[in-house]
Amino acid sequence: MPVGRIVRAIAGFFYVEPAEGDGRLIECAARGKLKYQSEALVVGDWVDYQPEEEKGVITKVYPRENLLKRPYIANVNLIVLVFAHTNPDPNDFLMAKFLVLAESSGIPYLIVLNKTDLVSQRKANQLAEKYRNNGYQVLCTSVLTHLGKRKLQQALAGKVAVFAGPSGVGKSALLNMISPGLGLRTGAVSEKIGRGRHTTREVQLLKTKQNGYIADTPGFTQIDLDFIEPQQLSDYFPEFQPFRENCKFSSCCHDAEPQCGVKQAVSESKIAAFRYQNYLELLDEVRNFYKNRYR
Ligand SMILES: Nc1nc2c(ncn2[C@@H]2O[C@H](COP(=O)(O)OP(=O)(O)O)[C@@H](O)[C@H]2O)c(=O)[nH]1
Ligand SMILES: [Mg+2]
Ligand SMILES: [Zn+2]
Repeated sequence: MPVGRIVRAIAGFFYVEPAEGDGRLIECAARGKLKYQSEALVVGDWVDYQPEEEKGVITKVYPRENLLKRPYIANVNLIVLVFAHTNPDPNDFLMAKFLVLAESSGIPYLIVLNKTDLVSQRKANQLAEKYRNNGYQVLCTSVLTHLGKRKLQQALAGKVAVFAGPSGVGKSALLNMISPGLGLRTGAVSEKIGRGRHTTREVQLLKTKQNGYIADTPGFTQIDLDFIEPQQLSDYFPEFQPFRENCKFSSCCHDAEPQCGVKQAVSESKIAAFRYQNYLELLDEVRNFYKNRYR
């Protein structure tokens, strides 16, 4: 039975790209259980399909490596968190939220700082280093000067990648830069945060020139960390991990508790103070969600 990947799903039909093909898609219906179970088939899934003339029928779905909720895509290999050096200005708290979301997905991720052409090199390096020093992978890019283009292409090669980040940072422009011909719309007019205009848009994987796929969606632009319990939050701050074993209480939230390894590390500058501040702000938010849920 031929194997392929679902790259698009519309109204009960699934567009499958054969694993061994020339990139042409095969329009498939689903068989039996796969047809009637909602979410049995998701964009990104590997499937077996039975060719029937020009079309096909999906007969089997392979176990998923992961399933990202927003956008709803299976088997994602990389999340690219895009921010801008300016316009819109970067914001550590918002970055912390995106980083927690990416970290909690268990999927590898990368920070891209775009619009490097709009700031001085010194300022650009400062921001990049600030995050690199905390162990994050950071790439500076510019759609204007093509800075970072090759490195980004290399990072995406052969992978299913989702671009995420606030509106207007240049996600679509970057995708067009790394894979000319996609012709994605830029300008951010139609995807302002919170307007919900694109929420019903179909998810689609687009093939890049580097034999990878990128999700043609605004990604997650607005974030609710309502699925995280207060005690879990520090799991998603990788740079805190080495110090948690020094916490007296295994349930430590690294806030009001005495003998906290994380707070100790902050006081010794082994954890960046701004990251700990971001953590405390997020902890507040997560605690509020939690209270409201169990009230
Ligand atoms: N100067 C500069 N402008 C950029 C860059 N990347 C994107 N832009 C502009 O920023 C605006 C938003 O870009 P867009 O790709 O629509 O952002 P998105 O909302 O993240 O998809 C557009 O006007 C782009 O032309 C860049 O690297 N440098
Ligand atoms: Mg866009
Ligand atoms: Zn602690």
